[in-house]
Amino acid sequence: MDETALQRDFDATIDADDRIEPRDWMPDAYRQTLIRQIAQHAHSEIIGMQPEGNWITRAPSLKRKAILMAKVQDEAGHGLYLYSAAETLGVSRDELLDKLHTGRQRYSSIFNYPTITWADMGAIGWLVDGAAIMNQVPLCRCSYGPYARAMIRICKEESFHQRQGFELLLTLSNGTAEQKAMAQDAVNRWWWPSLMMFGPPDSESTHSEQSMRWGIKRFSNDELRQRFVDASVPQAEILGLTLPDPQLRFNSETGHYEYGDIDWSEFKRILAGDGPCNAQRMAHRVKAHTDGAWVREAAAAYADKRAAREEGAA
Ligand code: BYC
Repeated sequence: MDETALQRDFDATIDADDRIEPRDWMPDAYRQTLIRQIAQHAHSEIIGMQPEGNWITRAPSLKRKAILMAKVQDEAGHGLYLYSAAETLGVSRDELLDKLHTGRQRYSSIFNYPTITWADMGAIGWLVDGAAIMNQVPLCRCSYGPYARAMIRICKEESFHQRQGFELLLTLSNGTAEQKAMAQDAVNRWWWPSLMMFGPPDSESTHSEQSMRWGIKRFSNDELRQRFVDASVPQAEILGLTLPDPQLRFNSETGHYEYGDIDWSEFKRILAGDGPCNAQRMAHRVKAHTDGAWVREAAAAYADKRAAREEGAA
């Protein structure tokens, strides 16, 4: 088939809301957009292990430690599913990691903030994972099959993450005055960065329009941000905590909560590499990769040996 016919088939698949699979022809821009988004998502999962890993040795009880370890391990797993989904588009994991390590691909802005108290584990679970679920549930219907399928399991695990964060904050909020203050301080610090996770406002989102036409994104950045605010306000009330936005109010005409201005200059600074923890996160990631080189080499040598043995036996 010539390119026009291939493009027609691709467009028909998208219009019918069917899935594109790795064997199918796809426009190069569609492939590159998916590689960019899936890689950024995968990188976010593995960098996202760092702020929480910081608290594993200091969790206040055996139960909390076991829960946190399970959560951080889940995130490594999400990274693996996502790198595998990206590999179906013709890029290797090595290539993607190299782009992350040399600053040619991004990870989510949210992981450039420090986790300074135990309550941050609760705020990350409740707000950061809550924002992630809001953004990622629609990705289960993404037009690219391997990404959509990876997202189903990821979202199930993210729900557990979100609930554990909520429960952690609820426990602190019902604890001593100091514990409640610690929970409130964490929510104050994580609220605005969580709103930024959804990306720039629609008017400044370079990729949204095309990604929505291709069925990669199902809702715009602002739509998802609004849903998140609407879901979070009643949850904050149950927690007995406030959200740090004096302009937050329910608009009975629209049925939505209105919220104050987001400091987009902070978001831009973080994307430019100048957030509180950008340098630390990257240095740690590169060191972990370098320190792990012997494991990759050993695994490759073992695989070669096994292949040679099997060939000999055949
Ligand atoms: N941080 O045109 P736009 C998790 C960039 S993992 C950094 O709207 P798009 C978790 C964007 O890349 C959370 N950069 O872009 C893990 C673009 O720059 P480039 C990660 C951002 O792609 C462990 C430019 O801004 N989730 O939750 O249509 C523990 C213009 O933006 C951000 C995902 O990755 C940001 N927040 O929409 C706990 C989900 N926002 O690439 C939790 C999948 C925007 O042109 N990704 N940029 O240089 C998506 O849904 C979309 O990529 C986004 C952005 C909504 C994030």
